[in-house]
Amino acid sequence: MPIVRPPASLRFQTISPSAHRAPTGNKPRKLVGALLFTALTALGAAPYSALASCEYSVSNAWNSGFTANVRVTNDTDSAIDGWQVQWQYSGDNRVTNTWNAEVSGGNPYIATNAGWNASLQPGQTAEFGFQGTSTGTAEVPQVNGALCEHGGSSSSSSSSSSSSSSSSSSSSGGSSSSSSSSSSSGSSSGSGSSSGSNTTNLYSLAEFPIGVAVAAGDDSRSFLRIPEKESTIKQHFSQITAENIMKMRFLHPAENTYDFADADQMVDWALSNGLTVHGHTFLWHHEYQVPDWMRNYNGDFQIMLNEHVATIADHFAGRVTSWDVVNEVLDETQSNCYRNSLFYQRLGSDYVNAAFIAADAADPEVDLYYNDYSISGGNTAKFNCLLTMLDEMQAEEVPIDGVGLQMHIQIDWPTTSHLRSAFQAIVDRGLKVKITELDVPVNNPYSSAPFPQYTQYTPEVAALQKARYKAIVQTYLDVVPPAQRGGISVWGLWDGDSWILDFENWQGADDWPLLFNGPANGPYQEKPALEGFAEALLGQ
Ligand code: 9MR
Repeated sequence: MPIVRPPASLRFQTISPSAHRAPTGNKPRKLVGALLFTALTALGAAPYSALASCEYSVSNAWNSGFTANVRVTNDTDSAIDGWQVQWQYSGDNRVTNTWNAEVSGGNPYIATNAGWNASLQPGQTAEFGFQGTSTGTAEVPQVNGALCEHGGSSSSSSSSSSSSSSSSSSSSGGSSSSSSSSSSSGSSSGSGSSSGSNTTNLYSLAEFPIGVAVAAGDDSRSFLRIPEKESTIKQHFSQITAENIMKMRFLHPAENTYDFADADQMVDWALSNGLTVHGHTFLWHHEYQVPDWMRNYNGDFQIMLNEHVATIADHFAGRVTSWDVVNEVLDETQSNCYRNSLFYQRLGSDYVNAAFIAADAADPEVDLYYNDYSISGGNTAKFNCLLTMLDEMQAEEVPIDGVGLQMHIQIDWPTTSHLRSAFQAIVDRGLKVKITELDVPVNNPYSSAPFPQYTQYTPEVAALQKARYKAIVQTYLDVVPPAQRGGISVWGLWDGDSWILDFENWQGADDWPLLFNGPANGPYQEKPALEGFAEALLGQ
């Protein structure tokens, strides 16, 4: 049964005739800009044949409320610059919070474009959403407006709220389907592996960043080479992390050479599409990542590292929201907890603090994280190493903002109670908690049970994984106060992209760790895991 309270994550915007903005944490979805009806005028529009299809869909409904969205698609051959639509409920449905449009009125409601989604190229869609109250029925009214009016007929239909994730819709206006810059996901039918309901925009259910790691640059899996990947990322996520192309070897391939071209392309894409970027990572000991020239460097190693960090932080200042400053420094098997890396061998543990200080000096606004795996509570020794390091950093006033917990975790380990205490210990230190690389493989190579435990992705396995994703997100919401939520990012979009499939511990076994199924070039199907994630965000 859905919980009967408004989703806390959507309480960001109470409706009033004025200010409406995107969820906090989805920073650049700026709502500035004027309403222009130039295209309408130019085209000599209303009450004429429809110029846009205007579709209202209920994305979720529970006993006392609903979330819904409206899609306005330009069905003409010309660009539309500015749009406005309205709708009215015949029953007691009322809008309370909105995002991605300026909404005014109190039934009827009038929505006008935000600054950044005013312009619609032919075939392009703008989508805005809202949360509302109801007593039992989430209505599906017809959406009207000069652009979408279609002879004035306006019959309404209703959808029952008995389902927690209904997806009824009505449309008016021009032809119903068009290619879209924010198109809805592919069908979720078939194979027992899909959720059976589509979650319209995962990111819009949270006030904090919902991120995904992406292959970019010249990687054949790059989201910029696969249109379905690009549109699914835009649809569901408010932040991206480069899975590889912002690591040391990519950005700083030779001593006096920085190569920002691929990363700039990715960051520019994110910012122009309203997503933020989490940077990964200035320093990582990994053998693939330390450039050869650095390994052999004979000058002042600390000065060189400072310059490396500062140059990259400075380059992306104002465009990257947060950084994993150093990655995987801790090793609980060492007596002093520090990994015996190249950096440690050259500088002792001082390089960690130095990296934070250099990054902060270059970009005082950006959030700076320490990032690692096995620090979500199951490995007590490593977690204690983390706490000791954090306490020392804070005692020395090192400018650290938060802890990035990678969370490449197992379906059954660490326990929810481990997660709870790990999050709490970080929260208690006044630091932000960011889940930076979440994935939940269904097989566990560290289990006493024979591996692999599952050779097929059955509905039972999917349900287990859904419950695990849901519990992780619920625990995060329960323990981490809003001001300390750095966000939750998954490490890859769809199962076939996951690093786990190449991880030697999996010995070539198949697995399904992420939120979407393939095929490789899409359309990507939402898994029950995504539904669990969304339900937790909605407080269900
Ligand atoms: O997923 C990444 C994979 O494509 C790379 O080959 C690998 C080495 O660079 O790094 C993987 O990402 C890692 C991340 O950068 C740090 N935490 C562990 C991730 C999975 O290994």
